[in-house]
Amino acid sequence: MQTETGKLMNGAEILLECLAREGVDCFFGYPGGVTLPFYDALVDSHIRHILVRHEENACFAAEGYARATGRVGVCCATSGPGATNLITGLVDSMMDSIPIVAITGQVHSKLIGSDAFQEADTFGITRPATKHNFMVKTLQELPKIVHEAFYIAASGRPGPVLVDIPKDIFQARGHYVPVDTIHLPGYKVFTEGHTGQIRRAAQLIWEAEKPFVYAGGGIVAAGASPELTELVEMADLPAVCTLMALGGLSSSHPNFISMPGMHGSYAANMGMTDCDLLIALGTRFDDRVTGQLQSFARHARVIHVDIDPAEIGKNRTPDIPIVGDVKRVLQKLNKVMQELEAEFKPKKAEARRKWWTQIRDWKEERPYDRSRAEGEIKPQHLMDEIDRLSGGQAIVTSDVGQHQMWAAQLIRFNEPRLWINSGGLGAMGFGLPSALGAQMARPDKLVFAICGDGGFQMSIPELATIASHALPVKIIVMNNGCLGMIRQWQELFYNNRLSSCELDSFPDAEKLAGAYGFKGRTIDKPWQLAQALEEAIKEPGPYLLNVRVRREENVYPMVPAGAGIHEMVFGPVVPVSV
Ligand SMILES: Cc1ncc(C[n+]2csc(CCOP(=O)(O)OP(=O)(O)O)c2C)c(N)n1
Repeated sequence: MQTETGKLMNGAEILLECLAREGVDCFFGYPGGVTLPFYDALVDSHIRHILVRHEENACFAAEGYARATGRVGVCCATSGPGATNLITGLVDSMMDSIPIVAITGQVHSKLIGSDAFQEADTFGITRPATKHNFMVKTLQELPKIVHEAFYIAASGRPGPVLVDIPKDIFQARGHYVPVDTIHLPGYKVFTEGHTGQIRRAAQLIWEAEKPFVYAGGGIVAAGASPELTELVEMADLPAVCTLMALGGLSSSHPNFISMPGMHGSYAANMGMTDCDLLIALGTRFDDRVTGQLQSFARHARVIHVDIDPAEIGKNRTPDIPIVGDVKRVLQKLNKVMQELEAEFKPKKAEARRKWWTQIRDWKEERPYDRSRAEGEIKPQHLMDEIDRLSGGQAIVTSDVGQHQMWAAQLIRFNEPRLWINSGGLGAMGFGLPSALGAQMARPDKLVFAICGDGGFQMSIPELATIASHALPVKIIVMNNGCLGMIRQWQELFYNNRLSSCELDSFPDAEKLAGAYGFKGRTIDKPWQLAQALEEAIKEPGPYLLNVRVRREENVYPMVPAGAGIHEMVFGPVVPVSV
């Protein structure tokens, strides 16, 4: 039964009550005319509001919070430009399945449709950018909508949900009506997986001679790392984790191969190409992973587990489709695997031994490049040092570009939720604000924000937010003096005709950080690196370390766009035929 709680409140206070009941302890936003009643109510709330310096970063910070914890991240913006500034973050969380609730203010209900000051059709604009969106029309429906928004954001395949609230709803007075049950007839989540299909999958896994696990971000989202680890160990399976899944299986686990795809390792891509059974778990066969689809895992049968039925068969038709929560499905699969173990395991032992020998050979043949240089800092050297100091334990956020790929290749993540980056959308400017959100959520953790000199310059305003909360984020700029990934593509695929990729001006890091009241430094010599990073970590507050690296360095291996993932190149023009 629904009962009204005693106190008469306005809509803004009711919204805060909803947020408190959803366990929100902090959220990220920027005020404006129509959200002023909400910001007024905030004065008396225990929920922390983090004032970012741009709404896009409110959503990125909420994503950092959500990605680091698995909880719903919350952001808030005013109508018109505030709401439209959120769009990139919404699409980013949509592409990477991150649970976000975005609250936007809207002009007074009476003015909607009149081109009022700061009116935008937020509901219409954000429809394709969100998992779901709501426009609140009455105060009575506000609590129900807000609780439904949290439910939809976090359940099934997570994603962003936007709640647009006109100013008069914030101001109207009424009671908070508790919402005991969520009833959404049109929204069904299938979690359990089909028992018969799970049994067939278990049998196929034992019968395969060259099985290969392809783990995606769903493993992290579902909290399925223990189950994945159990599966991999029980059947001694080689496993790759996509860019979204790094840490889903510990990078230090002996069965972990690496990341696959465009900048994945030789062993990962050859394993995918040559396997006879691909076990795809919580993953969406993204083009950056599969390369040319016709040649992807061309000899393999495919088991595909995903909570989103729309992903099954989207890019590759599986032999065994299983719709369900990958954690629940793996729990059941592991059980059946155990039942079949004694009968099946010995049968393929010899074939499996050969498969592992092949994979180890690929690993040894072409490991990731970790070379160092005498006079210059190589990007790989920088990532190696961060890896050493993290020991697989630090939270590392990254921006988008070459540095992101080197970080993903070379830094270990021994747990899920340590590696935070914009995978699907590839949004530059993500690294710094997401680090801010992650550090807010996990004050106990060492947090590195690894940025390119391009992406960093997109997010400089958030240095103010970091400073004002004394967040001890270690901001590491991998400064190659250019838009490195653009330069790499222009060099390799446009005859080295460099066009608008130079970044010939960069602020003095010491002065820039100093202007915000914290420490910064620039280094450019290999012998300075270890000590400079250690000094940054020792500093109790934020630190900006600008690391000038070798400009000409390219990320390899690389699968040229449109090629099969076995057609990796390892240098400027020498394609390796395999
Ligand atoms: C918002 C946005 N604009 C443009 C791009 C296209 N883009 C991808 S990587 C890249 C270069 C990034 O340069 P930098 O931040 O210096 O990182 P680096 O590649 O040098 O490591 C660009 C422009 C993008 N991903 N996001």
